[in-house]
Amino acid sequence: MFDRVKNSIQKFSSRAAVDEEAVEQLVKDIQRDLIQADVDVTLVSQLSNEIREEAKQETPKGLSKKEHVLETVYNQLEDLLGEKPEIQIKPQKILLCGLYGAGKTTTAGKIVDYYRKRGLKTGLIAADTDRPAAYEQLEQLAEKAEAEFYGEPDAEDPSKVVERGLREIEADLIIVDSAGRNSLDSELKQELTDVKEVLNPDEVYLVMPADIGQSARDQAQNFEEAAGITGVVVTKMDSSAKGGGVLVACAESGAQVKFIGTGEQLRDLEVYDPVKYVSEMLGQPNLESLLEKVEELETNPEELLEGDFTLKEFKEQMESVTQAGMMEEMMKQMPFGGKMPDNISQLTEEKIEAYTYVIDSMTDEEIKDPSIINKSRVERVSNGSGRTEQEVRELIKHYRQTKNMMDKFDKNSMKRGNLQGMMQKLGF
Ligand SMILES: Nc1nc2c(ncn2[C@@H]2O[C@H](COP(=O)(O)OP(=O)(O)OP(=O)(O)O)[C@@H](O)[C@H]2O)c(=O)[nH]1
Ligand SMILES: [Mg+2]
Repeated sequence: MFDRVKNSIQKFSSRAAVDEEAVEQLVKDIQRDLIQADVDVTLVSQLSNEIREEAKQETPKGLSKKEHVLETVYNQLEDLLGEKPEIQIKPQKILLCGLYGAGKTTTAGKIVDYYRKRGLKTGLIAADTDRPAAYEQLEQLAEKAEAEFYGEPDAEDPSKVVERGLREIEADLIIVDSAGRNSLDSELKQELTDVKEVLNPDEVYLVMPADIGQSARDQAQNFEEAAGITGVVVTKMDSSAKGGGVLVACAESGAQVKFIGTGEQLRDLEVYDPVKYVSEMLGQPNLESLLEKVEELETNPEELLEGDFTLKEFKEQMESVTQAGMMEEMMKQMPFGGKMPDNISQLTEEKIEAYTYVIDSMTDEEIKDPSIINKSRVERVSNGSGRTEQEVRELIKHYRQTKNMMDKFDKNSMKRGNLQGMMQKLGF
C-alpha cells in the first residue's frame, strides 16, 4: 500500500498545475491504492470526501495549492493509521496469542531480541503444548536471541508450564508463546484465560499476519473480548500488499499496533511508526529511523566494532541518505559537525548509482571484508560492473573513511547511558 500511495503522490507532485481535475485524479489513485490494500471502502470513501472538500477550501497563507492538498492527504492518512505506541524498556511479562501460523513463535524470538539489545535480561516460556516441535522451535530461537528458556517437551497443560517456568526463569522480560488454533474457539479462550491467571501479564499481544487484510478488525475485537489484548503485532509486512489494510483495521477497532514484523530473521522487527510510513509515502526525509538505529547501536557498540558495518550497510546508508536528499543536512547534525571528509559529503546520486553497480559485482566475502580486494580483484570487479578501476578503489576508500568515522562516533558518543547527550547534539 505504501509504495503504491507513494507513487500516486509522486505523480500528483510532478504535475505543473493543480486544478480540480488533478485533485480528482489523486483521489481516484489513492482510492485504488487503499482498496487494493484491503482498506474498508467506507473509510476510503470518507477519506476521499475529506480530501475533495479540503481542496475546495481557500489555500492557507504560505502554502501552495499543491502543498495544501498534500498536507490534507498526509493528515488523512495519519488519522487512518492510528497512533505510534510507546514501547518502554522496562521489566515486564508479555503473553503472545493468535491463530495458527500468525507468526507468534517467531515474534516471541524477535521481541526478546529487541529487548536484549536494549539491555534487559530476557526469557521465553513455551506454552504451546499442542503443536509437535513447538517446543524445539522456541528453544532454538531462545538460543539465537540469547534468552533464557523454559519448556516441557511432553507437557499437556500450558498454565502448569507457565507456572513452573516463572519459578525457573530469572529475567526482566518474559514472553510466553501460546498455541494457535484455526479460529478463536472455546478451547483457546479457556487456555488463554488459564495462562493469564498464572502469568498475570503486563501485556497481551495479538499476533496477526498482514495478509488477513481488513478482517483484522473482527479478529482484534474477538481477541479483545476473549483475552483482553493490550496490543497487536502485525507480521509478514514484507510479503503482503495488505499490510496497510491490517493497520487501518486495527486503528479502527481501537487495537494499538505495537510492533510490525518485516521478515523471518530476529532483527526483522520494528516499532510501529505511522508517521514514518506517511512521511515516506509523501517522500519526506525522516530522522526518526536513524535515531532508532543509533539507539540500537548505543546499547550494542560491540556489534559495530566487530565489523558489522560492512560494505552492504555502507551501501544501504548511502542509499538512504540520497533518497532523503539530505546528506548535508544530516551531517551537520552529527556530533562531529562539519568535520566530514570532503569526498564523503560530495557523494552525488550519480556516484552512488555507480557504487551500487560496483558492490553488486563483489562476492559476499569481499563485501564482508573489503581489505581482501587486491589488484586483480579490483580488475575483476571493474570488468563485472562496467565501472573504472578508479571508481572501485574510490568506493573502498569512501567505505573505509565512513567506517573510521563510525568507529569514532561509536567510541565517543555511544557509550552506555550517553544517548541523551547525543540526542541533544543531534538537536533533539
Ligand atoms: N516473511 C515473513 N515471514 C514470517 C514473519 N513472521 C513469521 N514468519 C514466518 O511465518 C511462519 C509461521 O511462523 P510461526 O512463528 O511459526 O507462527 P506461529 O503463529 O507460532 O504458528 P503456530 O504456532 O503453528 O500457530 C514461519 O515460516 C515464519 O518464518 C514475517 O514478519 N515475515
Ligand atoms: Mg508457534
